[in-house]
Amino acid sequence: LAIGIFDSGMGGISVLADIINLLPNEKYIYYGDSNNAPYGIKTPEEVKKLCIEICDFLIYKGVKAIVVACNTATSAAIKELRKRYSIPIIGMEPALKPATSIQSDGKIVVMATNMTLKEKKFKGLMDKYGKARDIIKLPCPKLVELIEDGITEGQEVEDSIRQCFNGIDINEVSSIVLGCTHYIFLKDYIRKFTGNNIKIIDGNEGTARHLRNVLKQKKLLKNTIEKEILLDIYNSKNDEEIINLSKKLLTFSLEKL
Ligand code: DGN
Repeated sequence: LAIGIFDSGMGGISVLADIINLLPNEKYIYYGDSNNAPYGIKTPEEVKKLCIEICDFLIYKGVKAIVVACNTATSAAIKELRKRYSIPIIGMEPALKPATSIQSDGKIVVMATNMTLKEKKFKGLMDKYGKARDIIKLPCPKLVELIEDGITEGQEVEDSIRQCFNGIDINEVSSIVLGCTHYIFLKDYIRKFTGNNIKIIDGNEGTARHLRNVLKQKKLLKNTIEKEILLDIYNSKNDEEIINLSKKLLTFSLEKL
């Protein structure tokens, strides 16, 4: 059986890359819901419904675990999904825990969708880890649009990042949490904007490790060796262009690891 991974569109491909890097012999099914992207502006109920449809599809295709490679979908739907399905469901959350464990007086910027920043899950994280720190919530919908259009470099990326940070004094910031899987493709550009003194933290590697631990514990890890990546990509847009873009973004992410 494969590992199912999904996102509102292309963002989860960055998570897929980290997972393939850690577990190269597994079989994968990726589902991008580009037809319904972005999730960040929908209601949690709408997102929940979409997530259930996707998980039904992945289970029909044959998966032993599902990674919700989207912070927004996790915030809106993970509880419901875990109630509904008996296979392991792995979610994502903005990496506030590691960000606050770094000793500093500086501010922490959490880049994520509006929904992620508003939902209960993030409030819980704030209560647990964020109390003693100055946290700036920063939704950047434009960056999601860029990635969905396959734009990962160039002047437009630089300008959009600068606009996102408009009004924030970057000298007061000590770390940035990338709490949306789309933003991870732009990490190098965000670093170029902030300079090297600011830590940029994302949850991808942690999610991959968590997945491996869960599979290991449930004795679901595959132990045969594969010569190539076993991956099927599906997308609700259902055209060749979007599948090619997914592959291009996967190569882009794998080359950076
Ligand atoms: N990639 C998604 C996330 O991690 O929250 C959200 C993108 C979107 O649909 N706006």
